[in-house]
Amino acid sequence: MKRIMLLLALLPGPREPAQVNVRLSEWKVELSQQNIAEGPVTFVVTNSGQIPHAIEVEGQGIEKEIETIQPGATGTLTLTLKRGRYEVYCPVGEGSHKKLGMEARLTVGSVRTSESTGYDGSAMGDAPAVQAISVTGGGPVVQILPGPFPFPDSAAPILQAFGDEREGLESQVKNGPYSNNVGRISGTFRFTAWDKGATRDSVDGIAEFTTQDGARWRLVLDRVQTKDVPHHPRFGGVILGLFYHGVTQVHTPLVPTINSAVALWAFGHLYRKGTLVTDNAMVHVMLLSRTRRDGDFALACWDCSRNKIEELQLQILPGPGEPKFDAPGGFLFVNWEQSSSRKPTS
Ligand SMILES: [Cu+2]
Repeated sequence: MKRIMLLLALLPGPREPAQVNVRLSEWKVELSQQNIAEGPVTFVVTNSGQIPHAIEVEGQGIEKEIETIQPGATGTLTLTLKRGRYEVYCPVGEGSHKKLGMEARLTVGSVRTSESTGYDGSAMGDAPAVQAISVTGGGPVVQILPGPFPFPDSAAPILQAFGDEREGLESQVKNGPYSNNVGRISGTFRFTAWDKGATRDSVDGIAEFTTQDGARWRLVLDRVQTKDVPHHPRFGGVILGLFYHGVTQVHTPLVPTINSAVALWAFGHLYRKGTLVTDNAMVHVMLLSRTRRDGDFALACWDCSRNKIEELQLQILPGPGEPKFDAPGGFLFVNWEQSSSRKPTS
């Protein structure tokens, strides 16, 4: 009897699907195996992160996604995969989760090197070329002062997902740096940023501006922050072309939903009236969809992602453990409303 069972098991027939366990978190897709046999496969997907995620399996003409999985929940997706290379990524946030690192590679069957150029014939396995952008601040310059966030009802449901960060963000809803309390100032800002991947990103630039109290500030960008940004694990470096904020659940929802040409996190040397304030200023720079209207520069939209990308935002905070700046709210937040960018020539 035992021998018959064994023989039956060896006969070709419909196979039990192979199982690949997938763990999702901010901002990673981890697969239990990177190489599986051709045929049916079930992806058992667990969201171990703080915000909703999903997976999409793409390659060899297949493009299938699972329904969005809430934090702590599990979902499954069964597919029949033929030999070849596939990409498994999070499709949430119009590509922003993928861009932040939520992608993994899966190989089905044995794939010869000559076939390994990538998915659907593209060269996705290759190291990405260095991308760079030069940005020049232009148009009206405004200093954003502490005040209430004008879209608290829109941000509230998204803040629920922010776990430990929620308390801090809720106090910023009441009196934070994302307000309609704005003053006209003057100044210049020019920088170049290089997206070289992982730990090699870099930035070079100088901002000079005179705030409403008459103080002249100078910021010299030193180096890119590539480690975790406090409260935003896995955020750092230079990212070209990111759709985030607002409804996306990526980064703070106290900035409306936007598209950015460049977003970066850096350290800088900050001077006030010619005197060094810190060598450790924490800097966040974005060239993004316009969020403020002409005239009073109030925030004009909760979803601004279709507006022209021309608002250059510079946010400067004291380094960890350092005192607040001598400025309203202890921070500096300056926008150049009609800015431009180009590819650097060298
Ligand atoms: Cu995701």
